[in-house]
This record gives sequence, structure tokens and C-alpha cells, in this order.
Amino acid sequence: MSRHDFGKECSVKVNRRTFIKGCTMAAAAMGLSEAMVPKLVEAAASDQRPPVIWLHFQECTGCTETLLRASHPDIGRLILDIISLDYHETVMAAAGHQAEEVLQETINKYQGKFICVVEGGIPTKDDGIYCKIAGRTAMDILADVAPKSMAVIAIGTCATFGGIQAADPNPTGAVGVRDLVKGTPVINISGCPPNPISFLGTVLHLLTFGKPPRTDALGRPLFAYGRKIHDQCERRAHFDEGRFAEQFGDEGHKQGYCLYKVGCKGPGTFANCPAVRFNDVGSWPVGQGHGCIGCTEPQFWDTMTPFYERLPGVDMPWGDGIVTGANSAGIKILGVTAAAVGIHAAVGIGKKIIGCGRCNTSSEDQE
Ligand code: FSX
Ligand code: SF4
Ligand code: F3S
Repeated sequence: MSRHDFGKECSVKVNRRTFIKGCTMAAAAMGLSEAMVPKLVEAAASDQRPPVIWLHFQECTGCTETLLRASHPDIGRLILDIISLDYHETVMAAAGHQAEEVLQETINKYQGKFICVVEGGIPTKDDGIYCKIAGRTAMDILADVAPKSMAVIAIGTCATFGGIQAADPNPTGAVGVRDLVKGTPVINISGCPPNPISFLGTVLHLLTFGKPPRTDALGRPLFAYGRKIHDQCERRAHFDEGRFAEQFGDEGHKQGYCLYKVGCKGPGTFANCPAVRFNDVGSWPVGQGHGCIGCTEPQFWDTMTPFYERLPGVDMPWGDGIVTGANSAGIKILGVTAAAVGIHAAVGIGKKIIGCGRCNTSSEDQE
């Protein structure tokens, strides 16, 4: 099967309105101004779609699932429009030797020009024998493919930090991509699974600015992982005022109070979930009444468990008791709400652009 055959099967063009809306949401998620949207759209609409080789190792395929099932706008289809997904074991029709031929053909043809996406941890114990594809270990495949790519995007906490496979006692010696790949840029999109918009934003940044987005010390784009969940959460005012759910189903839980005492790990987790939310329901774990389990953090299966017990070392502004009444927290409510509605407001911006047809473009990277 050639890459063109595969492209035909994945003929999933989104309409222009959805295309612009997706780019607008990604721009908002990246903290770029409205003026940058046309530049992103131009880069995303280019005929020169970057070839992508998507490798699967130790994982549950939830990262691919969440990406392909995303909607409003259909981010999954948008991503498949922007990139040329030449090799992806889960969704490609080719199998066996045919699939291996596609892999080698793509590597040879696009050396230094393709993006390598890695989903899943890489077992290193006993020479990596615990994950083999087509007779080769995940370690061998990564060592073959990653250095020939222009950049590696490690998607999901498995690929970034080893994930559940690396949980104590880590029987297969699972590690993340950055532990093995040196000399090629590696961008970490952590989360179990991560938000597709963070992946889309990273791809658009690579295409628009020709370089990876700025990252934190763990290799995660600052636009998505620069702030704590706790500092963006819509329940933060309850935390500040000492109003907590003491157990699931109690009155405090029904009132939408803070979930810290039932185990929320938001105070120790960096991610954009409260602002970007997931899929077309516009919700996220804490919005649904379940605490954040810290899925974007390294070794969270060890460091954030037990999931239903309090994260230690968090300052409680009002001590442990329940306090009612309002004070200066109103200012914080305003800030949190403004951040949370920011991304969704981007949809409105998208409509405006469609209405006027064009707007000014800045040639500068506005990070
Ligand atoms: Fe890991 Fe991705 Fe968690 Fe699963 O494949 S990040 S187990 S949701 O989905 O790698
Ligand atoms: Fe939100 Fe959790 Fe922080 Fe409470 S502890 S404010 S629920 S992030
Ligand atoms: Fe994960 Fe917490 Fe977001 S569990 S999905 S980082 S709210």
C-alpha cells in the first residue's frame, strides 16, 4: 500500500468553517492572539502536509482513541487533514510485511522531514524483549526511526514518562521517549490520555513557526502545561473559602464544592484541562465531580495514589474546617472563570473571521 492509497482511505476533509474553528481553538489554547489565526490557517492548509510516522509501544491506545473521537470541531479529522498520517498501526489498513514496507518507504523518502509520534512506553529490561513488533523491539524501532525524524512528539503519559507500565515495581523497565532519544527534539504531550487540542497546537506550532513550542523542564509545551489545574479550576473559590465535599455523594459534593478532601490532585498537577476541556460536552474530570488524578505528571501512578486520599503538603487557607461566607475570593472567581471561558470564546472568534473573510496577520511568533 502506498501512502497515497492510505490517504485515500483517510479522506476525511473537514469543511472550511470547521477548519478555521479548530485553528482558532488551537490558537486560543496556545495563548496566541486572534491576529495569528490566519497564519495558523495558512500553515495548516498547505499542500505540503508533513508526513507522520506514529509508533505504538506499551499502551492502551487511549491516546489515539481520544484523538479520533474528539469533536466540536472534529479535531481528529482536522488533524488528519493537516498531517499525512503515513504509518499508524491502529488505523492503517496495511498489515504485516506490507505495513513494514510503508514504514521503511516513508523513512527513506522523508528523512529529516517527517514527524515521529510515539504512543506508549518503551520497555528496556532484558534488552527490551517485552514489546516487539515485526520481530524488532520497541527500543530498536525507536532508535531506527526517531533520529531520522525532524521532531518527535511523545503523546500520552506512557510515551512521556513510562506511564502505568513504569509504575512500581516497573517489571519491564519501561521508560519514556526522552530517556532514550538524544539529539532530536522531543516534545512531551503528557496525560492519560492527553487533550487532542494540545497535540494539535503542537503540530500547528511546528508547521507555522518551524520549531517546537517553548516547554517546561519536562519537555511539555508551556501553553498547555504552564499552569496548575488548581489555579484554573472553577471550584477554586470553594477551596479558598473552605467548602469541601467530605465524601462522594454528600451535600458538599452535590453543591459542587472543592474535591480536595476526596483526593483531587489538582494542586500538584500542571495541565490546561479546566480551560480547554474535552470533546463536545465541554467538560473535564473535576467538572464531572471527580477529582483530578494528576495524569499529566511523571510517575503519577506512584506519586498520586491512593487516588481518593488527600494530596499532602497543600496549604489550606482556612484550615480544615468548613467556612461559609464571601470575601476577596470573588476576584479569584473572576480570574478562573475568565481563563475557563477563554478557549470556548474562541469559537465565537472563528465565526467572526468567517464573517469578514480575513483579518490582519502578524509575521511574528507571539509566544
Ligand atoms: Fe498511556 Fe496512550 Fe494512558 Fe492509554 O495509548 S497515556 S495508558 S490513556 O492511551 O499511552
Ligand atoms: Fe479544583 Fe481540585 Fe483545586 Fe479543589 S483541589 S480547587 S477541585 S483543582
Ligand atoms: Fe488528567 Fe487531571 Fe486533566 S486527571 S485529564 S490532568 S483533570
